[in-house]
Amino acid sequence: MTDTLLNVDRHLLITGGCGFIGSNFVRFIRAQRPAWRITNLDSLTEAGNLQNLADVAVGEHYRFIKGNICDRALVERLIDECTDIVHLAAETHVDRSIMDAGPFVQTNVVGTQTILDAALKVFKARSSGRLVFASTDEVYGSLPLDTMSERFTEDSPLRPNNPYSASKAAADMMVRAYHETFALDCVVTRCCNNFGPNQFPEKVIPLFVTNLLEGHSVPLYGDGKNVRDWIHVEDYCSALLAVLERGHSGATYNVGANNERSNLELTHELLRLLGCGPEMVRHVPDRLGHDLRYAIDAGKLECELGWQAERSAWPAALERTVKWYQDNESWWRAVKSGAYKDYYKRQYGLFEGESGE
Ligand code: TDX
Repeated sequence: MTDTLLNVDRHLLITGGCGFIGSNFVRFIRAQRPAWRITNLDSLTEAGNLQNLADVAVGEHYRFIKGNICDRALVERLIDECTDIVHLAAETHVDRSIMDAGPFVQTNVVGTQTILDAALKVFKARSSGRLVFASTDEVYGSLPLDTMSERFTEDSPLRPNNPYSASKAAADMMVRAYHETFALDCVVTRCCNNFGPNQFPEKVIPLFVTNLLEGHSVPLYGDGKNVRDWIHVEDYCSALLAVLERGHSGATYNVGANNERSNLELTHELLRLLGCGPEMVRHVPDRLGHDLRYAIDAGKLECELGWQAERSAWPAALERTVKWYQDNESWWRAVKSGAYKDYYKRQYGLFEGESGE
């Protein structure tokens, strides 16, 4: 199968299009490639939310299908109706994977294999069609804090340290295997930590921002020295589009924005932006197997495809993100109620003043 051509009209099957990255990607494609059609397949579990797309989910170029990526018949029918797949659906939260790894293996590994098998059948029969798979920098494991110049390249060994990253690494390797074995046209991205609008408030930035907006403290794990590399979700969306249109078949591309911060630095930046003092930080026990540092070398993507991170620079990008949560209180208040509350209580205990009933 050959690399797909530029500027052809496409019909994308986007899996997980109601989640954080998925909904931002749907919005990005609607703006950047308005002639393309989109089928959004999402099972609407907790992190998937139709409200995330209320503004763009209209018109004949868009359709939403509620369904599971492990449903082989459904997936095969939808792939048959589309030209390419951007596979974003996943269980993504490390802490949840530590509580229960089962859904991570099912969705991330079995779901990806289901898509691969269906894509193989449909794309091979028509000799065209590309699969873009969103892997993660977490597959590389952890870097030490004492050699800050070291970064992950695409050739770094995969050493996942938690059930989430192990499940993503397994899926990532399955994609590789289908390319090597069957010449399926696949491209893989391994991206650093995303931030931006519509992120589920189990992840650190929306959790801390919304807690502070509610007047609650923020639970900082361990000593807060762990380092993450932060990219604005729109920059990741532009990377996904670049690899879909121009990436080399079978290639893996790291995606990062040279934006490393310790959790302590991030927390203090958020406290500053929201006018809160250090007394709002609650030091809680460390995450099990907590990776010390992720840092991405995105040179291959920049050199081969001319991609650049343009929207990630702090403090402006973080300020815009904080403002989004300030302006969209009804969105996160709805998301933070219901099943989320049980998760939060299990994870962090009770807020001050709560009875637990
Ligand atoms: O309450 C918290 N307190 C805290 O100190 C939470 C939720 C997190 N943290 C720390 C743990 C991490 O060092 O903040 C850092 C970021 O945590 P998360 O937002 O949970 O992200 P992380 O574990 O780094 O994983 C993320 O990056 C890679 C995403 O969740 C993954 O989906 C992505 O693949």
